[in-house]
Amino acid sequence: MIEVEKKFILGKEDISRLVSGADFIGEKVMDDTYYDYGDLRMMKDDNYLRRRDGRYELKLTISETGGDGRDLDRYREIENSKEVRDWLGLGDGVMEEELDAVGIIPFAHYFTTRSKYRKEGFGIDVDTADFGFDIAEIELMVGTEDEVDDAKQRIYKFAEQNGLKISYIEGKLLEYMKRNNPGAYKEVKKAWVSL
Ligand code: V4E
Repeated sequence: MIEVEKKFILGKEDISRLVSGADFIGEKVMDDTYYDYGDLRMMKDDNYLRRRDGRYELKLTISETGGDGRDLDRYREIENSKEVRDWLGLGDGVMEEELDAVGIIPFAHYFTTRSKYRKEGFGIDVDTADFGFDIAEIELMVGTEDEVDDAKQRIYKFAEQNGLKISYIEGKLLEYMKRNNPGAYKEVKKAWVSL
């Protein structure tokens, strides 16, 4: 199955409208720390290393086109510890020490409360980040690549019917950086132009 998901910025009224009539599935708090080299070279290549609730995960670009052709909602996710270490070229020592030895350091940390719902066949995640930012992800599962475009259109239609605006969304990490480290944020955005 392929997960097709789109992000939407939320105001407080948007949340109540979106989840009205939805089935509540559950809620969890996620503790995310993002890591990179001091020059943010992984993020500049659209690759991400994070520790979520104590486990290290990679989110890697699957883009072949680069630049504006990138599909911002589709990444390869690696959660297997050995594969994470192999991709980073690390040994099998204590992870924090291995990272530190190659110059990979934490650069962003925040908690997110994620509430999961189902409505009319769509999966809805409502994320509330502790730095004051709400975002929704609407998801559909499809069986083949051929169904992806249609699923995106269905997500947009569902979002519109639920009063959400379709706009350019940067997500939690970029918003966090914009607020806490605007210089690094600008540098990353500049690097993406030439991807
Ligand atoms: C993929 C990505 C970033 C890493 C954070 O990913 P995100 O999906 O925002 O986190 P989250 O917590 O929702 O992860 P999940 O639980 O779904 O795994 S930071 C930026 N990107 C990609 C990206 C991009 N390349 N360009 C723009 C404009 N926005 C986002």
